[in-house]
Amino acid sequence: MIRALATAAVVALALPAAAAAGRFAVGIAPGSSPGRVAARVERATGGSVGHEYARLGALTLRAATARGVERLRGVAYVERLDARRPLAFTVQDPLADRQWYLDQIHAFDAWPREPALSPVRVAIIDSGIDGDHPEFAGRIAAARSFVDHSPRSDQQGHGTFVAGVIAAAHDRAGIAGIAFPAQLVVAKVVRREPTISLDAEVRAIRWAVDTAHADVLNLSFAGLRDPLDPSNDTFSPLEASAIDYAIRRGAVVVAAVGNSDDAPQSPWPFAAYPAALPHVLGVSALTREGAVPVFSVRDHVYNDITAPGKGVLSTFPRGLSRTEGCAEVGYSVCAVDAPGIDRRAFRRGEGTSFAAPQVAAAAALLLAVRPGLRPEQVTALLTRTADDMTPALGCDGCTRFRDPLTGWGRLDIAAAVGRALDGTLPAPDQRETNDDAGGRASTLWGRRGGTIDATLDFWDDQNDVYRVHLRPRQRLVARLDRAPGGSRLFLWRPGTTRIDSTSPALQRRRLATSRLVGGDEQLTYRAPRRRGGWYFLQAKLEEPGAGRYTLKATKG
Ligand SMILES: [Ca+2]
Ligand SMILES: [Ca+2]
Ligand SMILES: [Ca+2]
Ligand SMILES: [Ca+2]
Repeated sequence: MIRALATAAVVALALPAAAAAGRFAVGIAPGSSPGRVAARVERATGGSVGHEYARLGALTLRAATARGVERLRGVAYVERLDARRPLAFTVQDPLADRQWYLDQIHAFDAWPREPALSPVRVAIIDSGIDGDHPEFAGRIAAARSFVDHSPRSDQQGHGTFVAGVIAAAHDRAGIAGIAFPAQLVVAKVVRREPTISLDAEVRAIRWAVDTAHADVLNLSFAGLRDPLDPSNDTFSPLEASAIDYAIRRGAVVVAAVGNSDDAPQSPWPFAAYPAALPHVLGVSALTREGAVPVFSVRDHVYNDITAPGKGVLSTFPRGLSRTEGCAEVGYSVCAVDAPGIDRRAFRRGEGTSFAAPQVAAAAALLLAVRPGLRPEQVTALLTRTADDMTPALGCDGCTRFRDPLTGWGRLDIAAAVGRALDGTLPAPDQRETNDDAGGRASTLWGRRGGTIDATLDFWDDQNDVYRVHLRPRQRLVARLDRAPGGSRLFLWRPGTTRIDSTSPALQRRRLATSRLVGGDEQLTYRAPRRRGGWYFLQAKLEEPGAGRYTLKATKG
């Protein structure tokens, strides 16, 4: 199995973009009808109106422009909502004003001045890092190579580029990284080709989590997924186990959804591995104008969130620039020609590879302000506060809420940090990962008996599997309380190691299915006279949605 770096060809085409769009507050004049004003505003702008500020006498408007709205009947004022807040701290690094993506994802808008936060370790499982690059002085907590060369050297530039997006120093020089409290864990896995062997990847993940204590893993590489042609599909059970292990140990795993250049057709509709594994935050790419570039893979289930991935300015190994001159090195072009700047040290790149580290950096910031967050809470905070992309924001083909092009929308770090600090935190699921039968199931009973609170998420966590011991002839009644719509229960026979396969042989291992009783899914089963043992109870969310549930099981 081979994983390729998720960078795109330099000349990848972008979908046409609308004019720079925005979000506005529209004040309703006293005595005017909010409904009529909303209709007028929508007609005049072609945008969409929201009512979350109804109590303040205002509407919200998403539109390409709000020009002329202030002259409409019933409108008291128009104000831009997503303008840069004056209280946000501004970095002093001279190239930061060319890092346009920082503004789009509201990288620093959560704080009036740069706060002192506890360090968070972010693992970059990639092509190494230019260890002498001035942007990383004092930022590398651990480094190890799983291929030939030193981890503090980078023959492709890819790892150094990813590292700069996350952790370039705020030092009044060069660019500014997003995760200012981050410490880097560098695991070098990319060979010269440049590809990644499964063996190196899996060993690197284990090392990053166990030895280097990484809190966040950034995986900007991709293996083709093709559900329609299994001979093309690169699913690896070993990779899935390594990712599952990292998440079980509490790490947040962020991965690029991949680029269509490596796929049989473009744009490709299936997110790559490891983005297409449960609990992994899959990241797609956006242009500066809010369009989705053709190279960014689409996916109904595994594209969770999006971030700028075209024309992204970041760090580059200076040694590589020296040998290559300023020519293109696969994915990046020379970017900086400013007085006093070492032009070898920075480039522009594109690909979902460079969108993913923005999300990894955001995860690190959340963990820095709330160190106890579990991975599913970080995922929920980032996805549910994302800026929903719509045609009005430049994304043709995007629909309200989650869509295959942009997932939940464009990363909004200030909104996610704000919710982590002020809002009710998303519910944790202490028993994750419990996505399959066999050894990965979570044991029901013990101290908490037969009642537990947990969560399901159609896009990230469709299955929770519990081990239940039944004596011969013992009866089990299991009930799902307040579960998201489309949740069901199934019971599997002892010895089952895999659920959720479409193979008839496996399906025969299923013993019982829940049905609606008094509004809740309920499953009843009595063990046969001679057959006691560990059965597997599966809670599955079969329709788009997410939320908490209470599972109540009784044995009699
Ligand atoms: Ca800097
Ligand atoms: Ca996911
Ligand atoms: Ca769960
Ligand atoms: Ca689960």
